Amino acid sequence: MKIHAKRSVIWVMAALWLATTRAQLVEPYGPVPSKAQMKWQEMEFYLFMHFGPNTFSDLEWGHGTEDPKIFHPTELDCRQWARIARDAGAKGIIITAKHHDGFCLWPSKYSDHTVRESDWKEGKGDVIRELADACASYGIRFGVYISPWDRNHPKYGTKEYNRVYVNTMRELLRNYGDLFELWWDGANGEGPNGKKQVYDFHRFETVARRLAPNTVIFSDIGPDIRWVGNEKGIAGSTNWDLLDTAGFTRGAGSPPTDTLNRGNVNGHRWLPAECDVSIRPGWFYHPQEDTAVKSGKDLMKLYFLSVGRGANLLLNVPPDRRGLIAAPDSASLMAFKQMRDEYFRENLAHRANVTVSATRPGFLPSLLTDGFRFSYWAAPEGQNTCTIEIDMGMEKVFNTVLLQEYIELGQRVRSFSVEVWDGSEYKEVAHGTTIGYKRLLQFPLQHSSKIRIAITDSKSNPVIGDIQLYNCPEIVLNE
Ligand code: FUL
Repeated sequence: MKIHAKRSVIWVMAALWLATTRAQLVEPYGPVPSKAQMKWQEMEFYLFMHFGPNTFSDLEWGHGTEDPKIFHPTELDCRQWARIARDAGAKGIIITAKHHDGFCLWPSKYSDHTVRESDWKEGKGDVIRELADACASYGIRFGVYISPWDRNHPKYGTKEYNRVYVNTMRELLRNYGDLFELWWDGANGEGPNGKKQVYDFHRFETVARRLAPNTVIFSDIGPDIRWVGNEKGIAGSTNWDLLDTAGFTRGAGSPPTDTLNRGNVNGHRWLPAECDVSIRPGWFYHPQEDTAVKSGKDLMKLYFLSVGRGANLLLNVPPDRRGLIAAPDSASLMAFKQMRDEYFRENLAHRANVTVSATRPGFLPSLLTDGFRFSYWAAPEGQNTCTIEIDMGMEKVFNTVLLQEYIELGQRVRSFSVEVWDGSEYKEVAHGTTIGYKRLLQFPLQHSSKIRIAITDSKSNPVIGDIQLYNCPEIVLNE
């Protein structure tokens, strides 16, 4: 055990050394991610929680006129939420601190439609505090959704509301520890005075950046994370982390959804996609949907369609009227976790022998199968195609490949194929376009000792972090 631990430390140190000393040797290509965007990308999967008056009224979009006393969870336990999230392998929780009905899950000074006006804990409760503390004690990260659309606030639809929104944001960003993500919904409907708000997003962004420079901000067009263009949890099979946002606005003026889904191959900004999807048909809890919860296998499929296409997965699991995650939802989450553990239990290509079509001094091909993304291999400058042959030394059985670019130096690969040695030649079993942070592809079960990745087109010399091979119990996605 001790020797094993020592070895891992040596491997990590060697990989870090390689990453830092060689980073200068390969020039970045095009836009690259910020540190905060990379930290976010590495989270891969985290939970969304829609909770508030709608949980009790059975609505999806509350009118804002609901009596705050309708909010009365009987057994609210944010530690249960955080524990289930952690056990499911989710790296954080984002909660609807305020949804379109304007109800604040914390006692905001800038609203009289909050938990303070409810009877829950005699008006002395604060869901945001409880959840922030629970996430901290379970070692996961915490973020907030604050709807700019507010169907309750009397100032909505006037200039002053922008100040209210900024103050609201300030309360959340200042008082609840470090938030990993701030979620801006593009919805812009009418408020209590029948008017729509002209949002001052420029000001919102300036304030958020000043208060929380390490918090990534999500919206249709960022500034840090983009919407994936649907609420089904599916990223494009071509998925660029790049987007052109000039001339577009949030909400109705955003880029077409298929552009958001795929990104722009030569986009000017680094804006990776986040796939938001609910485990149930609705975003909020409705008892009649207890029988319509996505299964572990459904979630696994979504994992391949989101994380497996270089995006992050934001899975909504809405707490019920008790203020707990309901049994069917937690059962699916645990099944999903168990499946991920089983699917990716053994990397059959780990430390396998690698031969590349063109070597480059200082970049050992063996770095491609060392299990670390940040110890990367780069093709020589000017070579935008290459082949990578992996020889496992003996016949293995497999059906899934995992590829990673070292995107800190830009996203480059435009097309590639996966080929398997059949004893006399290499035969293509799968092909894809983009790779990005992570790409998963499945294909019919193969028996072979050798596999070849052919990068057939790239914007610049390919820089690949890792290649892994698995024998998954099932093919959930064959495309
Ligand atoms: C949408 C909202 O209108 C839905 O209610 C939900 O919050 C979803 C995540 O975003 O724009």
